[in-house]
Amino acid sequence: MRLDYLTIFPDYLAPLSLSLPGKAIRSGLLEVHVHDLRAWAHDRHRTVDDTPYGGGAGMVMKPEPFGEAFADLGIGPDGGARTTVVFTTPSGEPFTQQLATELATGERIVFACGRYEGIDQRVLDHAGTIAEVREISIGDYVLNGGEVAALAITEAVVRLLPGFMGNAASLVEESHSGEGAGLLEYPVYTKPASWQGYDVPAVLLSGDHGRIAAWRHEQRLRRTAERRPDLLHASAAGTEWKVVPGTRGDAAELLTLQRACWVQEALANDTLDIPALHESLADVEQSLGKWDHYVVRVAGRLVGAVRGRLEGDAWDIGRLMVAPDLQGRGLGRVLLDHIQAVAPPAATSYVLFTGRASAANQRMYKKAGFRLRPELEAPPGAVVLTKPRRISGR
Ligand code: JD8
Repeated sequence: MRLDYLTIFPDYLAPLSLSLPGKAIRSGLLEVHVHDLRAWAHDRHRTVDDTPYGGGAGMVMKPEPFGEAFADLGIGPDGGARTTVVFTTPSGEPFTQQLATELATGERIVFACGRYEGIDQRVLDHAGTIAEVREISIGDYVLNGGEVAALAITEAVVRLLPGFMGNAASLVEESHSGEGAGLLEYPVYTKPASWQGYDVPAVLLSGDHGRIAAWRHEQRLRRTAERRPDLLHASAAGTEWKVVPGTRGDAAELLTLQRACWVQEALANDTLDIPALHESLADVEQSLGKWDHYVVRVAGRLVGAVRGRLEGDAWDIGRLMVAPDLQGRGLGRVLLDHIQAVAPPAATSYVLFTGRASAANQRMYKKAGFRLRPELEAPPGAVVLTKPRRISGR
């Protein structure tokens, strides 16, 4: 991949020769060229900015130096390499891991790093006629220029280049991509096992990889719920599920979804003697006051829901339901993960029940770490499943 940078502060990009990019450059994976934009300003003061048309504070970067730079850098339809010109700007599309992955598939990126109040818009319009243009922001805060953003985007893209990361395995379970997409990282520890009175969580010293994996998944859920609840909607089958708290206003749709889902349960278990089938709107409205409800809507339609409440020190999970036409896409697991993640600290285990003959439900719960508890009392025709809650250090 070839990377070019147009900037009036070339030294700002010196870090490119350090750490990651440095190794890639030396291994030929990466070709990096930093250009001082003033090289394309030909007046005595090599001016690259001027006052804004329409007035206002500050200065705007002139179009001519960029136009000449693009030409000299061979950017254009006959420039050979599939080129993306990236303008880093606070008004750009949010930079994400998904966008990093997209950019990493390209052959060439040219970063136009602005300063002052920004770059004359005609530069972007012109660039759009000779290459793919992406206006990208690295976050909702204001920097003084585009160089820092160009560095951040470079690091996120270069580390995805094939053959670049020593152990590609570590890319697999990272936050925001691959298996770990949507969940924050779990806490990490190394030697010594005890430091200044702080002990490494015993589960990590157990050698029980199943328990360790479950603990780490639990930590990721807990951290994500605490720090980034917006991320707790996972993408499954390309569908973004956003889990939000249920309200009284959801009661009617909850009742409708409940009836639809428990008709399936009634058929699977060959009985109509299922409380959920006989509840009224008033019953559902009442339960909205007693349980913590969470729902998922797609295009305004309520398509999934789940509820939880504390029973002693057990988090009682119930009414997990997915619209029949959307089942099998992972929404059930998203709801199950969410309701576990939002359990209060007092909860030391999870409990739920489902139909004795509801094989698909039982399969999903077991995959999520729940275990059948035949010794526990269950409603008629149902089975109870429980799961211990693994909190750090316990
Ligand atoms: C490029 C000039 C400064 C911005 C007047 C302050 C990105 N996430 C981000 N925050 N800020 C930038 C960014 C800021 C830039 C330039 C990127 C070029 N400025 C301007 C508009 C208000 N000054 C950015 N990516």
